[in-house]
Amino acid sequence: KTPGASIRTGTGADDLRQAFLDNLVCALGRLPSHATSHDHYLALALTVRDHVMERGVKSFERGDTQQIRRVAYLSAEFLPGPHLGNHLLNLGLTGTADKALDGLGIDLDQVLAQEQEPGLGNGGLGRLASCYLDSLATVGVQSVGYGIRYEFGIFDQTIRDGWQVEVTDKWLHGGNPWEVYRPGAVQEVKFGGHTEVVTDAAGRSRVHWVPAIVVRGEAYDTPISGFDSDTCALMRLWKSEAVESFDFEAFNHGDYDRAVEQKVASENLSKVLYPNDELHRGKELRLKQQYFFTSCALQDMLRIQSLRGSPPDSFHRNWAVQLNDTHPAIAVAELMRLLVDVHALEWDAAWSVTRATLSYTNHTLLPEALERWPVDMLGGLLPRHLEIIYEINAHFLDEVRAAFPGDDERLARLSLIDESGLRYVRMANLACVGSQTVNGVAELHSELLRQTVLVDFAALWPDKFTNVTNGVTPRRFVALANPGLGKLLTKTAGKSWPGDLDKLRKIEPHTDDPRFRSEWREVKLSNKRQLAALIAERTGIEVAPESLFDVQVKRIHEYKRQHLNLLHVLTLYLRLKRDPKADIPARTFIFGGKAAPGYFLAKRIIRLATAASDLINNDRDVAGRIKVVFFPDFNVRNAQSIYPAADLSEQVSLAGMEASGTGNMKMSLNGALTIGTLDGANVEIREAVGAENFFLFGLNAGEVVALKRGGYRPRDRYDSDPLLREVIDFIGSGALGGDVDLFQPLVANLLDHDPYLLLADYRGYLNAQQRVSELWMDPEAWTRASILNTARMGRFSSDRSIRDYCQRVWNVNIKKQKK
Ligand code: 26V
Repeated sequence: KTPGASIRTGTGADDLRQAFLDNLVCALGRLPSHATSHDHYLALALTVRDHVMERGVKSFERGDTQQIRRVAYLSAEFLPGPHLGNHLLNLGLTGTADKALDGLGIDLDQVLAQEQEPGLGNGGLGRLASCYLDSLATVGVQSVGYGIRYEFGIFDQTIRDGWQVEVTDKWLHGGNPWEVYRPGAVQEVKFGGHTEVVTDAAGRSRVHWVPAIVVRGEAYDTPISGFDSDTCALMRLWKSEAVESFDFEAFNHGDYDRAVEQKVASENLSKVLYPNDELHRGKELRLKQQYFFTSCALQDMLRIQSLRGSPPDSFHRNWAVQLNDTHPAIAVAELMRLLVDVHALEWDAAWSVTRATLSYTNHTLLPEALERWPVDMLGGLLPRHLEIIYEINAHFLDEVRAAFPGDDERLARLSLIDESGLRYVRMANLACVGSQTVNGVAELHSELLRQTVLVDFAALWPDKFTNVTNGVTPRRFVALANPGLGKLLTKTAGKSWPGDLDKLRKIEPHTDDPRFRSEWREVKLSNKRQLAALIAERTGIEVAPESLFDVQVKRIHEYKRQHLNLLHVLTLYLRLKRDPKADIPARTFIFGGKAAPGYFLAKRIIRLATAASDLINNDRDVAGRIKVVFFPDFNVRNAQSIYPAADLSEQVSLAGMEASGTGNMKMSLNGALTIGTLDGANVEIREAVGAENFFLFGLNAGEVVALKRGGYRPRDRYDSDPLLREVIDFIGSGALGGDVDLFQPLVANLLDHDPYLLLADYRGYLNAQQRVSELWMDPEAWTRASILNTARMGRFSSDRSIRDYCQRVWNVNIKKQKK
């Protein structure tokens, strides 16, 4: 035990209570008699942080003395969710904390509810980064997650008159007890200006970058604990500040505006997260953000390794750097700049180091989502990097010419510069060229990457490509979110499952035990009751916990096809109106998700969901049969209440569009059955849980391509299918939401374009939903399938993903081997 650490990090309830009270008084300056729930939260967070910090310090010390290769996960987004409950779980302190607070008459749940979650990401990509930090710590790999400390994260969503209204996220307003400011880790980042060739002391020609602006990067560290592990991950986020707070000359001349201009511009860099899933193309501030955090991260890594006494040409032995999508892809040029210009390595040596260090994960096939920056913009902001990119490109294209002589078209496709019109730097190409390994996030996605967007790179370097299927942490998304299920799993499969998810297989033999089944149903029903209460609180809608909870929660996007789900909802509604006695089991349709503020159709889809909700929930003819809920502000905290209550998981994206999906894993793991297409990780989930426990429908990726190539005409489907015609006409009729024009843009889009083939998949989807209803009416058979979903989802733990990365990509050792 660390000397002097006994009170602050003692693990008994009395120690914890004393440390809590000390923090309340000494750190927060609050009298226990006057403290609010929020004060209690801050005091408990500081107490728990001590425990995490102690482990973190020790594990980093170990990493340095043993010169262990660390993983740096570079990501513009992280979505950790509330920390406190998760740390308590990982440290095994939940019961102790409960007892400690109980002794003071304080309710732990009320304390946990005070935390503001850091919404520093949009959705799947950011949440994946956080699951990976959790797993890196859990399996015992030394790691740092580098990103941006946005002052304003993803907006909070409210619903007004059925429309999404965005509210600024003020996650830092109540104070953030988890982060520690690191004055010693400050970095400077340059922008603009020009380059010069200078001769250094050794008589060598070197390029010197003379910037127009310099910005300070300040490091804020948030420790991330692992489950039952003495390793900690670190999330190091960078905040931008002005190098000097004032332009004193301007200040002294009374020009106050100009005096603070620079300061404001510098601070603006890390102000706000772009709510992407929408085009941020050409937004210079976004490129500045990307370079800012990437440069801070790489400089920080060089600093840390020099503290180990390791020279710059050993960078790749100290660090494995993962690029989470192309957002940090400028790292390829920045690492070259640091090695060549700052640390005086020869070009070829630096290039070997760079390529041995970096790896790139692609997260989308959507062509409009592939990042490219206008050459002029990049050159204006990062003049030296543009030179470096040109030089990398020259070497690279020589290599291509040698492999494919005379193939100019291939050369144009592979080039780092798109010259087909206005000139762009292609960030995915830059990432591919500069990386050791390139991977997709599910088997199908990785396959399609090799066949489509990166086909020329795959032909050139087939061995560079691999797959690592995404995973999710069972700690947050089962043990923490679904304690009822957790208890049952522990009772049946032993207590090691959260750290060894394949153990869930052990519940399979109990599938046919009627007692086990009824306990299983009881857990689900209890979760549904809790969600029903939350729905009533947030929306005023009363839903029946016994009804089938049919859930689609994720960002709103046309390719994810929430509107296909709504076509089914409205088809059922019309059927019940026509045939009130129809044998349809009671269902509650639950939607949730944010739309990018500028995404017109996504916002209309939300409006369609709320209009359906208003109409259906208030129509006495269908009372007790179907209900529709749009759950506002889907975020990590709300997700933790929703996933455990899902009976049916809607994963209905058009095949070939969803890279992986991770909500699909979270729901299946919590015992939901999936209705889905052969897209992303759905394919692997279906293989794992068994085709008979999954409701498959729709075109596959190959059929989608063929149909589009053959000239798809959505209006023909409308003309030939009376049910489809009826439901589309209904949406366009003004019966929903009152206004005839309200949904015209959606209807016109479907009839004239239907880019995501809803009308082609409509019938298949209805049929699959019919099979859902039939199985639901046989509770024993449904429960059986539900149990098997959970039992067979072990391979979708993010621990498995991280082990795959360690083996296939990073070449680092895992401390904790599987027992
Ligand atoms: C970006 C954009 C920008 C332009 C408009 C359309 C659009 C659509 C999607 C995106 C997001 C791209 C990156 C991303 O978040 N991908 C998600 O990554 C998850 C983690 O790997 C994965 O589970 C999701 O399937 C994938 O969409």
